[in-house]
Amino acid sequence: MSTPIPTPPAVPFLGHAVSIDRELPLQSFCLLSKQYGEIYQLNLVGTKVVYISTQELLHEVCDDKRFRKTINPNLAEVRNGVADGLFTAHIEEPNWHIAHRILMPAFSTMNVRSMFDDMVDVISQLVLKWERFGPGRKIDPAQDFTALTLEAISLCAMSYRMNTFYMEGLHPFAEAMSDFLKESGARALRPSFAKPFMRAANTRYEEDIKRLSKYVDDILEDRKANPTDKKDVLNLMLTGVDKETGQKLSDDNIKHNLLTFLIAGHETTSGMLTFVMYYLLKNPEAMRKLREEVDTRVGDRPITIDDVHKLPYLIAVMRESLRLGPPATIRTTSPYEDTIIGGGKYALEKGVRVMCNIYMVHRDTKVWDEDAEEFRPERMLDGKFEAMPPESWQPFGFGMRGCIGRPFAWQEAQITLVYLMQRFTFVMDDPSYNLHLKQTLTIKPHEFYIHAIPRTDKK
Ligand code: MNH
Repeated sequence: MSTPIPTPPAVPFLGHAVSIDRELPLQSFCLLSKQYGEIYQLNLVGTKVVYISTQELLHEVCDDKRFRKTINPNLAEVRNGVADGLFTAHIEEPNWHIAHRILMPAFSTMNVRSMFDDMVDVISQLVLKWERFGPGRKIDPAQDFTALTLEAISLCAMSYRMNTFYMEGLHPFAEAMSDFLKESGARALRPSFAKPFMRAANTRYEEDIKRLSKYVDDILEDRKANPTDKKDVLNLMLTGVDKETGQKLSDDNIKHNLLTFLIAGHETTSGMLTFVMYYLLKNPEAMRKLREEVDTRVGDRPITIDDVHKLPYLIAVMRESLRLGPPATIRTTSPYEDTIIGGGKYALEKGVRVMCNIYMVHRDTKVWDEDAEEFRPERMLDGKFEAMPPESWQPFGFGMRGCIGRPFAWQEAQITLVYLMQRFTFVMDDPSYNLHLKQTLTIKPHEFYIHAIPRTDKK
């Protein structure tokens, strides 16, 4: 006998969508799981949606044979801009399979190593900027890390310099992208009868999409007019042939994937770096240990690709920051057939939307102990991380729809953090700042400012 899945009282006709926080939906979902427990169910714009928030339940729905990623309404709106790009493609779409097979080798750990120099090029631009600012300047790390990650994915994947660091404020492309993602989220929560009345928002949305597409159109046209033999991701997309079907990627699909990499490749990684900065500044002992590791193992010399594998504390800091601040907080999956989870307790109908609240799973006290809310990189060291129950830590998604950019993001963050540790000490602009979140498609610290003080204790 299965138990009914708990559900909060709903507003008649409108269901639960109206009670979800518009600015920070995650907060509503977390409050509900604190109130209702490991699983609850909402009615969102006429659709039943199940939310799960523990490692045990997550582990069950991470079975590629019983469950698959579904394109939730938010991602369905993002498709207005990137269609069948890897991130938003339905698993039934042949283009996902072709692009997946062609692109996996391009983002492999091996191939990402060859992007080392381009990454260092971009990171040096950030370092130079912060050195020139000096200690007095209030820095918005989320914004500068966004410049960094956008510039890195664009240079490494398509050998294209956006020159983000030579502009005031955000790059217009980044701005259009952020507005597009935010509005996609808002549209997903809007009942369909309200949509036609949003004229101004709709017009702006369409303009943002046009601007984004124009950008990748230009990059592709430019490459076709000026071919190179550099083996970057763009060339791989233009020349790659799928072994299984003998097909190449269409121009449209290439554009959608370029845009996908620019979107998926920058918000998440900049969020991650910002969380690392926040947690290090809140935990001076962890900051001290990390600095010591970098000073003893790398010192003043330029970092090499081999250094990044010799910094266990750095990896622990990155893992722990992604645990408490997973930029992609919620993942959607769905059972192929009627099924039961929770040791025979909860019945799920075929096709029902199951939202995995990764932010909550990462705070599951059953696996992460009573101090789960605390930042403690030590819990990720000495084989402890590897010994955790499966799916205790899942910032990069799961299975065949897991993140293709993981080795890229990992290497980029490692090099960035080593560079920053070598050259600066950091303080918070407001020492009493406590984390609050900003949410678009991803989350990151909101209104968090720092100062970067060039180190004088070395050389
Ligand atoms: Mn990434 C999928 C998180 C960096 C490109 N990424 C995912 C998913 C998560 C995720 C979670 C699975 C989403 C889902 O199931 O709906 N990604 C991250 C995080 C970082 C990150 C936390 C950095 C930190 N991602 C990157 C980078 C790229 C990238 C860098 C650029 C290449 N991610 C993707 C793509 C997918 C994806 C593409 C979709 C893969 C697929 O479904 O085939």
